[in-house]
Amino acid sequence: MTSQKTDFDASQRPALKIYDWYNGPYPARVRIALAEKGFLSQVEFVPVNLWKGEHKKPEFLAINYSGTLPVLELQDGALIAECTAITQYLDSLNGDPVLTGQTPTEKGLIHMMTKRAEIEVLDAISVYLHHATPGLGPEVELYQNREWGERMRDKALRGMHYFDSVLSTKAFVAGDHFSMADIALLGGMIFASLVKLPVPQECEALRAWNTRMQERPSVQQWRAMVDAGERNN
Ligand code: GTS
Repeated sequence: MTSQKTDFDASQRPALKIYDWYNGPYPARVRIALAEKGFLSQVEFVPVNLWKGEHKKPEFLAINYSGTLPVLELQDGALIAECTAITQYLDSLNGDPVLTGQTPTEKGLIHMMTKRAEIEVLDAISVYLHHATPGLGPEVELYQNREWGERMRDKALRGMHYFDSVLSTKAFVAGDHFSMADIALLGGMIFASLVKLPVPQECEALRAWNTRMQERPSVQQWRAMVDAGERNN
C-alpha cells in the first residue's frame, strides 16, 4: 500500500472543488475516479445546471472556455477541465489504485484506449443526444443537425461492437487492470442508458464487463450520489 501524497492540504475542507451536474455521464467519470482514489470526502461539488444552460453563460465560460462539465478547481485557483486531465491530476496525487498506468507502455495503452472510448462511444453518444434528440431543450440547443446526430449514434453502436471484441479477450479495456479507460467506457454506458440506446444483445462481453463494473464500490458510490441528486433536483 502506497502512502498518501497529495499537493493539497487535506486538513482544509473541502480541498478540491468540482463544478459538475449530479447525473452527467462525463461528471460520472470524475466522480468514479474520485471514489477510486478515496478523495470524495475532500470535494465540494458545485452544481452547474445543464438544463438551464448555466454551462454556456459568461460566468461559467470564464471557468472553462469549452463550456463543459466537469471542471476541477484547486486550492490555488488553478482550473483543470477535461475528464482525462482531471483523472491524471488525481492519479498523480497518490498511489492506489493507479488509474493511468505504471509503466510507459501501460500509460500509452491506457491513454489510447481512453481516447478511443471517448471518440468511438462516449463523445458519439453525446453528439447524438445534442443533435438527433431534443437534447437539453430549445433554449440550450441553438444548432442541431439531425443527420449528423444519427450518424454519431451509428458510430457509437459500431464502437460498442469494437469494445465487445476487445473485452472478449481481456478483463479490462486496456489490459489486466481497471484503469481510466474502463471509466471512460463506463461513461459511454451511462450515457447510452440515459439516451435509451441499448447495448446490442450480441455484445455479450461488453454487457458482462458492464455488469461487473456496476459491482465496483466506486461505481456504487457514484450511483448513490446520483440517487441523492435525484431527490434534491
Ligand atoms: N471532453 C470533455 C471532457 O472530457 O470533460 C467533454 C465534457 C462534456 O461534454 N460534458 C458534458 C457537457 O458539458 C456534461 S454531461 O453531458 O455529461 O452531463 N455537456 C453540455 C454541452 O452542452 O455539451
